[in-house]
Amino acid sequence: MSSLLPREPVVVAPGAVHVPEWLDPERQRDVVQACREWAQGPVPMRHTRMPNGTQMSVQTVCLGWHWMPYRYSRTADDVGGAPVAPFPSWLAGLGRDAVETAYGERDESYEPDAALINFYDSTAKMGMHQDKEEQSSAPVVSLSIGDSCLFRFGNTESRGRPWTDVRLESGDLFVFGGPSRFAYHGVMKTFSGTADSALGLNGRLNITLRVTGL
Ligand code: MD3
Ligand code: FE
Repeated sequence: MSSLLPREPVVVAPGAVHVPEWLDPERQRDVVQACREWAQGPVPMRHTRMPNGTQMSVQTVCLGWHWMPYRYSRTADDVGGAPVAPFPSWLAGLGRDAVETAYGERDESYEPDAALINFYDSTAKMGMHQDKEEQSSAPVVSLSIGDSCLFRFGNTESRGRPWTDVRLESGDLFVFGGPSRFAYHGVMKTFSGTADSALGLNGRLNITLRVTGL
């Protein structure tokens, strides 16, 4: 299907670039395996508890820095307090490759130091939000693996319109930099059962790489 009708890179907004099928199936399997290991600890993957007592439907584990509402810490203070697993250098290299693909220019100084690994089961979603705990305006790199989803990319002013809806599929890369770095965004739904069965993944994984500036 995708070979008959290749999906090309799309600049969704200034600084926001969607690169379909960036990770080949073998790399996707390797990343899924890494995520399975990261999910085991030292900090377990879990539903983040929000200040109002509700839990996010997405399950998350972090590398480098632990994100909690609304700050980063080197220890998982809301999940038992263990030190966060280190950010692997190969993942930073993948981030530099991603930014180079999206913007067409290599930046050896791009050094992501936090990764959030989000797992979506068939019912999980993520409401419209901004990522602004980072003290840096460096780009965020997002990798999608497994089930497809409906991703909503909004504006920097409010949760409301205008927005652009994009279907993200397994292997897709999205880079958010420049004027798009602090835009509202969310995941409206996932399309259950759309993952390649060879991945052995019953849901969707999203890996975001960030520069915390901390
Ligand atoms: C645009 N994750 O972890 S990835 C998140 O698919 C998050 O799990 C979603 O939003 C997911 O915070 C969306 C796309 C994404 C991630 C970070 C961004 C878009 C972004 C930061 C700034 C602007
Ligand atoms: Fe986000």
